[in-house]
Amino acid sequence: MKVSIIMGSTSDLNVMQAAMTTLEEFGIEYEKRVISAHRTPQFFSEYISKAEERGIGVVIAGAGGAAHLPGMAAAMTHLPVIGVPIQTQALGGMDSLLSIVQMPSGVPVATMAINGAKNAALYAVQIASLTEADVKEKLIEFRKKQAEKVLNATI
Ligand code: RP5
Repeated sequence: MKVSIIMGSTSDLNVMQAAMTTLEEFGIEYEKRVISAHRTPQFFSEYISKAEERGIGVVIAGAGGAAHLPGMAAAMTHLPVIGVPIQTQALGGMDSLLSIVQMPSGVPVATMAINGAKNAALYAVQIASLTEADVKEKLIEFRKKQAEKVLNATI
């Protein structure tokens, strides 16, 4: 399964990089693009409506402020969309969070925490693990190591 990582601006890249790094750790193929529901609406519409044809299984969409990118993506594809609210200077990311999480009934976006790009990738990994045995193995190993780290922590 291939993942599409989209973000509203190059200014989102610092946060969204964590999604890319995490997918790479799990050996999951992805494509990435800056694409804006507001600034490039026509291109956005073409890109998202053809995502499934390109072999995309999950869309991870990061956006800040009037963060319509994940919601509009969910409206235009049947693929699962994971939204990452980007922290903003003016309102700390509460604007992004509320914009992404408050989808109308019938068009869900799996909304992560503010700047939760790593978890977005892990959620995509979990979706991939339903059908890909090698990804499932890596996920089990990841969780095991994560638990060991906590159990071995000395304070
Ligand atoms: C949103 O507006 C982007 O996702 C970004 O988080 C925010 C600010 O964009 P820039 O003005 O930095 O390009 O569309």
